[in-house]
Order: sequence, then structure tokens, then C-alpha cells
Amino acid sequence: KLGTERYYSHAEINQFIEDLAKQNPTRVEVKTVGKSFEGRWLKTIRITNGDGRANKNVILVDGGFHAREWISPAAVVYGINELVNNYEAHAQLLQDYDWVILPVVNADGYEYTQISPDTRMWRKTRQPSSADCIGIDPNRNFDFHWNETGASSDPCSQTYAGPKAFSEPEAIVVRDLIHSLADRGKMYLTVHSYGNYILYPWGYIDLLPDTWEDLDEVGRAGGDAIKAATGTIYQVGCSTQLMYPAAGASDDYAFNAGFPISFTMELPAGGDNNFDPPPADIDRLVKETWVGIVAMAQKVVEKYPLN
Ligand code: 0X9
Ligand code: ZN
Repeated sequence: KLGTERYYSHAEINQFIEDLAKQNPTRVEVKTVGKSFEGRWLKTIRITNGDGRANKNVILVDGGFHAREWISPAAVVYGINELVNNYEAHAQLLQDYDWVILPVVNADGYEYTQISPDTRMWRKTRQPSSADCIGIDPNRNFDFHWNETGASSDPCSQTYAGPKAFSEPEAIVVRDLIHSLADRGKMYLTVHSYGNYILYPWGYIDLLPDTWEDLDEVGRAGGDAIKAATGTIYQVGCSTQLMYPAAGASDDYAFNAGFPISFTMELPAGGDNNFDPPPADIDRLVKETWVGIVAMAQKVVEKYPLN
């Protein structure tokens, strides 16, 4: 098991999920779903209750879209550990649902932030984007209203949308996961930081989907559970209204592709630069986050039974 006393590298996280698969062959399956620009393996872990039933509904979770948001992979890894090693406590969440989790989408960027204090605040991927600048914002690279709002065509911008939609292999991996699971996928959750938000579509325009009340109900279940557990306040609402419009993000893409519930969760700020909660805070933050994720998943399981 990976502890919560420090942040782990992408390689350590991959090793952790591979070990889980070896130790729990009936309940855990690790799949290599692609390769980052610099050649790191992107792996998903599928967690089931081991009853062998196929065609269950699916909850899809990812972390580490933005390199510097280290608390995101930490929270996702904590959830993996809970679902695998404490599965009896989560029986209800695994009865009719499988979980598919990609812990570190932007593996190259995440590794880059770990090599020195100078690179700690890197956000984007590591594919060169012009003669002078490196990186595309993976959360502006999806082909849904791509580059329309809250994104930049300047390769040096932190929100550079890329030369075209899906220029980034990491975004392609998430796209393909979304499509491969869309018929059974009920919730897509992408974990970011910071700001204490549970955000739902639309994120590209100030407009609520027809089903916004379902999104709001599930999101509030998460926010309420966190508040009850630790007192931390999350705001729950439409991305554009609570934060800002930003087109070409994975949450809108997954919602449009058929996931009835799709959230970006922005975990709390910490540290000197908001994206760097000190290691001593990891345990508290990931446990709190898991309370919220469990509450949202419970609501999803109740609202979207297996048909
Ligand atoms: O800007 C982002 O990609 C997310 N915030 S962050 O500070 N982690 O970079 C928010 C994305 C919300 N979703 C959409 N606007 N679609
Ligand atoms: Zn982010």
C-alpha cells in the first residue's frame, strides 16, 4: 500500500497498481492504455468485487491532468487503495458498478514538477508547442467546442489549447477511455486542484444542461458529506458560473459523450503556492476527498441502477 506521508512518482504509482493486480487477480485488472509524449506508460486500474459479472455500470475517475496539482493523484491513489484493500466497506459501490481509474493523466508533466523546485509549478504536457515554448494544456485539448472560450492559441500560454484538438497523446487516452465506457459509464470524475469546487457542465459556456438538477443533486451529496465530516466547504455548481468558462475540457467531453454525471473536483489549496499542500496535510486531504467521492458514488448507484 502507498502511504500518505509523501507524494509518489508516476513510476511508483504504476508499480503500486501493478502490485495490486498481482495480489488481487480476481478483483483488479491493470491495463496499459497508452503512452505519454515522452514514452511513459499510462495505465488504468479496473476494480470490481470479483463476482465475475460483466457489463456492470462504470464510474470513471482520473487524476493528474495538471502537472503541479499533486494532491490529485494522491487522492485518487488513496481511493484505489480503499476500493481494493477495504472493499468490504465499499460493497455497495462495487455491487453493480465497476470502477476504472487513471491516476496520472499527464505523467510527463507530473514527473517534470518533481525534478526541481524551479519546475514545481509546471501545468501543461511536455510536448514542444513552438520554437520557444513547451506544453499544451491537456484540459483544453478535447474536441468539444475546442478553443472557443477560456483557452489560448498562444503556445506559450498556460492554457494553450494545442495546434489542434487531440494533439496530445494523453488527451487521446482519456478520450478513448470515455468512448469505450460511454454506454455503461454513469459518472466521470476528474480530480484537480485548487478551489474547493465540485463543478459540472457546461464549462464552455454559461448554460445549464437540461439535466442540471441531477448533476446538482449528486454534487451536493459530495459537498454535504465533506462538510459533515470535516467542516470543509465545497461550492457545487456549473463550471462556468462558479469558476470561469473553459472549452475543450474533459468534463464537458465526457458529459457530451453520454456520461449522465460528469464533474471536475477542485481539491483545497495548500502550501505556499496553493498547488503544494505540505506532505503533513496529504492524509487529511485525501481522506476528506474520499468521503466526498463515496457520497457522490452512492448517489449515482442509487439514481442509476443497473438495467
Ligand atoms: O481550468 C481548468 O482546467 C480547471 N481548473 S484548474 O485550476 N485545475 O486548472 C477547471 C475546469 C472546469 N471545467 C470546464 N471549464 N470545462
Ligand atoms: Zn487542474
